[in-house]
Amino acid sequence: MAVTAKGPDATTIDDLRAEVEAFVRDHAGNRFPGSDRPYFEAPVLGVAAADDPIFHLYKQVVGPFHGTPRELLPSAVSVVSWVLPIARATRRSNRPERALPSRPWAETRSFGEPFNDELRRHVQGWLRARGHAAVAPVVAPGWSRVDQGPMGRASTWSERHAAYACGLGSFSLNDGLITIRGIAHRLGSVVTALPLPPTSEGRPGVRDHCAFYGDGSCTRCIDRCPAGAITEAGHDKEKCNVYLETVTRATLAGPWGTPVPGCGLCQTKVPCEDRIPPRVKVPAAPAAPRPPPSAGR
Ligand code: B12
Ligand code: SF4
Ligand code: SF4
Repeated sequence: MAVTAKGPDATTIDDLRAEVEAFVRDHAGNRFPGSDRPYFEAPVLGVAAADDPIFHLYKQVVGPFHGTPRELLPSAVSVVSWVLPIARATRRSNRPERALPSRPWAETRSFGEPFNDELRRHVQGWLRARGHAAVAPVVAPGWSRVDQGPMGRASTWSERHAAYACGLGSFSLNDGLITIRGIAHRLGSVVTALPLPPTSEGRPGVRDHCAFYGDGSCTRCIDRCPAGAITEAGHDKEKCNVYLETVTRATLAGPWGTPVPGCGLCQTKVPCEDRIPPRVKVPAAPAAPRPPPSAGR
């Protein structure tokens, strides 16, 4: 228990959850420009122990540059991760799209992520104010993208891997993390010295929530991808990145004023969009030519 100016601090996971929920619900940054519509719906929180051995495994499955909680904060005890589900109206707007993201999706990627950064800083500051050391890795000095890791594009702190450690979801054919609120979301996390009860017990297997790996019944995201970046061999990050840079950004950034429009077609109009998909045969999409399986990731 940390000791603050007011005496022993007994911050609980319920206090933290209430704070994150209130910030997401009330903060003006979580609103489309000139509107009261939010980018993100109510968050889902999870916790992992900072000394969970999985963080050392990430030196292999992400790369040796991926930080452990204790490398980021020597006094770390817990890792807190949150899922920010993308608003239903935004997801629905992206469903009819075939090549480019809808404008609400592009605005959520461009302006919702800066709000997520504010949430990272807010949680970090809120914990520190209660006497608990805290670091939000993605907004801390030293965080960077890594373009050529052993698994291709990566970073020095992967939000999906933090969320996986907390038991919040499992990876998918297209790399996205499928949570109880589905795959259309954004993630954030904070490493802290505050002891919190882990939610990682019974965490799913690495790809348990994806129906492709369950019984092969779903390949819907393959057909959704306008770049041919998803095949039964997985997600080709380079094809995806080239599409994001040379097609969606090049086409939409100027006209819409959305500097990073993203794409996310593989995260909408798919059975895992807003839930863990049922293991049922998904009706086949109209036959479309598929690119050959890609050897590289
Ligand atoms: C680099 C990056 C990209 C790159 C590469 C993506 C990638 N697959 O890593 C590119 C530019 C292609 C990209 C694209 C997009 N991105 Co991006 N991106 C990132 C970034 C900055 C770093 C990701 C990272 O470090 N990855 C590490 C690598 C190693 O992860 P990986 O290859 O997916 O991991 C595999 C292995 O680890 C493997 N594995 C093998 N063995 C084992 C064993 C164990 C135990 C485990 C756990 C795993 C494992 O399984 C994983 C899945 O196959 C994060 C932000 C962040 N700091 O995390 C956002 C992030 C991943 N992006 C995000 C999003 C939403 C997108 C886009 C939809 C764009 C958009 N908004 O419209 C697309 C979707 C592409 C896709 N289908 O994944 C979200 C993902 C949320 C989600 N739903 O999962 C993130 C987390 C941003 C955020 N704050 O929420 N992105
Ligand atoms: S659309 Fe189907 S195959 Fe693709 S990630 Fe979702 S469940 Fe897996
Ligand atoms: S974000 Fe777009 S280009 Fe990248 S894998 Fe998903 S559907 Fe394909």
